[in-house]
Amino acid sequence: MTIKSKKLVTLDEYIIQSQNRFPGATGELSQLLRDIGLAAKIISREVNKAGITNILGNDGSTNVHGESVKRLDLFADQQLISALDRSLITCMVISEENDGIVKLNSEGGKYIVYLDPLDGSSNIDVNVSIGSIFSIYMRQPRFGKELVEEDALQPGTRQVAAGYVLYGSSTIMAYTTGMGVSAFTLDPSIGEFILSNDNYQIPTHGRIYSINEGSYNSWEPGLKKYIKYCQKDDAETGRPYSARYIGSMVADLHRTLVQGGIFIYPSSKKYPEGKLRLMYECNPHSFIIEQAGGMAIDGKKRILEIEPHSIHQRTPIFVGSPENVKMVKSFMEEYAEEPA
Ligand code: AHM
Ligand code: MG
Repeated sequence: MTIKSKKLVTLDEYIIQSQNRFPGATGELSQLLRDIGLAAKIISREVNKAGITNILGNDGSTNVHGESVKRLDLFADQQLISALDRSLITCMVISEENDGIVKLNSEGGKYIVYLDPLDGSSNIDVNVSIGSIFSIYMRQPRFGKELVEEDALQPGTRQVAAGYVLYGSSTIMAYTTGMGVSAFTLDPSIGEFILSNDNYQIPTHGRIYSINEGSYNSWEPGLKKYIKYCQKDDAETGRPYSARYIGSMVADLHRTLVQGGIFIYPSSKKYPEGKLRLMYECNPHSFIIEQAGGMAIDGKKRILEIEPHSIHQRTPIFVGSPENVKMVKSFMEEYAEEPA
C-alpha cells in the first residue's frame, strides 16, 4: 500500500530551511520570527475566546494617540514584547501602545522591532478581523552607545523583515525577508502555522477600491475624481469596481494582496497627515506589497523611501496593484492645482 500525503511545512521548519540557504546566517533573525509566531498563536487563542474571558472592552486608559486602549491591545502588546525580550536578540521595541522606545534586557541585541500589537481596535468588540503588524530593522552604526530613539528612525527600505498576523476567519501569518512573501495558516487543532503560500503575487490590476468614503468631502480633488472613475461603467477595465472596506488595515491589505485593487487612507480634514502610522503600519505593509509586485506611495513618492522624523509619525497611503496605484497618482497630479 502506498500512502500519498501532502508534506505539511510548519512555520518553524520553513524559517529554518530558509536560513539554511545562507551558510553564514547566525539564526538570530530566524529566532526572532519564530518568537513572533509564538506570540501570535497566544494572541490568536485569546482573540478567539475574547467574548468569554472578560478581555473585551476598554482598559480605561488612552494611548499616545489619545485613543482609548482596549484590554486585548494591551494583552497583545505584552505578549509580543515579552516574546522578543526572552530571546535576547532585540535591543528595543517601538509599539503603538507605548509613547517612547521600550529598551529590552538585551541592550546589545542587534535588532529593532516596530509593532502594532493589535490593529483595527474599533473592530475588536464586534468580532470583525483584526491583526498584528511587525517591522524589523538592524540596529545601525552607533553600536555600543546608549540606545536612543534616533537609532530606530530608519527608512522602510532598510527593513530586514516585516509581516502581519491576520486574526480572521482563520489566522494567517504573512512575512517577507526581502525574497518574496510567504504565508502560513494556523491549524488550531495542532497549534502550528502551516505553509499555505510561499510566493504571493498581487494581480497587476484589480477591481476593488478600499477607502473610508465618509471623509469624501475633505479629500483632494484628484482623489475625488479617481473614486468617481472607479464607480463609472467601463467593460474593458471591469468598472464599476467593487467597494470593500473592513476598517482593519491588516484585513484590507491581505484582501488587496490576494485579489488586487487599491487600499487608500488619504489625508483629510480630520487627519491632515493621514491617519496611519508610517513605521508600524505603512512601511511593513508597503514592503510586503512591493515584494508581491505591487506599489505603495504617499500620493507622490514611495512610502519606503520616506525619511522618518518621529517614531509615531503618520502618512497618507495608496497601496495595491501597480496599475491602480499609477492611475490614482496620475489623477492626483492632473488635478493638483484645482481648488478643493
Ligand atoms: P488603530 O491602530 O487604532 O486600530 O487604527 C488603525 C486602523 C486601521 O487598521 C484602519 O485601516 C483604519 O484605522 C481605519 O480607520 P477609519 O475608521 O478612520 O476608517
Ligand atoms: Mg494600528
